[in-house]
Amino acid sequence: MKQRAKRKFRLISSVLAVLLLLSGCGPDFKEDNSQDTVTPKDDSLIVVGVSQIGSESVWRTANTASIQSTFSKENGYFLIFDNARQKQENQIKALRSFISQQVDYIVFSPIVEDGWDTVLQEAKDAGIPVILMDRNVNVKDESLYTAWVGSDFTEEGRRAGRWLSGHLAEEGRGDEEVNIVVLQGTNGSTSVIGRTKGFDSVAAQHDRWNILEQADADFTTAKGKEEMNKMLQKYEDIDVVVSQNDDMTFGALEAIQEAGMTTGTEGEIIVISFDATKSALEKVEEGIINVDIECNPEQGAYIEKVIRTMENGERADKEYFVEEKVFTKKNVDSVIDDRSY
Ligand code: GZL
Ligand code: ZN
Repeated sequence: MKQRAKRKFRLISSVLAVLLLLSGCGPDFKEDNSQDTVTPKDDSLIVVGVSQIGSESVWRTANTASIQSTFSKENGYFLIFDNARQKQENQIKALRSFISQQVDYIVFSPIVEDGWDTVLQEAKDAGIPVILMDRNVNVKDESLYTAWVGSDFTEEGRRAGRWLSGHLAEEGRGDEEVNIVVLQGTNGSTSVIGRTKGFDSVAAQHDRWNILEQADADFTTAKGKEEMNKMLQKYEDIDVVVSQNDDMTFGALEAIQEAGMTTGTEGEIIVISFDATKSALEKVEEGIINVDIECNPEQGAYIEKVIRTMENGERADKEYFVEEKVFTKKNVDSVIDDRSY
């Protein structure tokens, strides 16, 4: 605890020094979304530096909201929040700034799995615990991070495959040729690696399932529409679209509708989506999306549990999986009204 107090004194004096220096400046100093400065008497606050990937999707926005509501001053935290705007180099810069400000904890969602060994070694050398949120890192030395909080992405992918297998059997199409296209998210991210691995593992059990193409649409609506358009030109018989997040799904639906085709429970093309955001669940309810595999963005409480465990001098687990479900027309009504995102 003493070390934290010492770090905190240095942090407050450096933050105050910077502010004194800049107090004459005009622009609002908060473009990095950081909260107001902590006043000297609040050195009981736990300082958490958070590097968020960006705001590429509805899911990401909900994930950010969960972090900001958890790490509030009322809850005993001083949050320094940085939005990396989809760039790994901005995340590395943010982590280095957290290290120089000697925060108590670093939390971040790594946009891709590779390229973190050096900066995580610097955090370890500075004695600052790192908690990974949502996505994971591929590092030689697993001690470079304390814990990871997120989804079992491979299981999410398997759930999509198992749903499709059950659905086709129900429709009496169990041994029909099925042509599948996949819209993948950000290349090299944990969510894409897991969802692809999981779905492919089920597809491998169905020799009449043809995965025609897996295109990178970077988790955005615009890229989802662009890649779906290309695939509609290329393939005259697409039976299933697997879209690895709702934002890409919205783009794909636009492209399919503009091509004069239909989707969903009564449509020509089966649509499987991931994230289960409210706006997508409304399309599940309307029968436009067949199934949505939930990916739970509300990870703030899980991350806080790790921090509180460590504050109590106990050892945190290495990984914490968040609760997730699968939504179809049959069960979507049970959650849609009180969905906060
Ligand atoms: C999943 C997360 C993904 C979401 C996308 O945990 O990494 O990133 O599925 C988001 O919506 O962009
Ligand atoms: Zn077909």
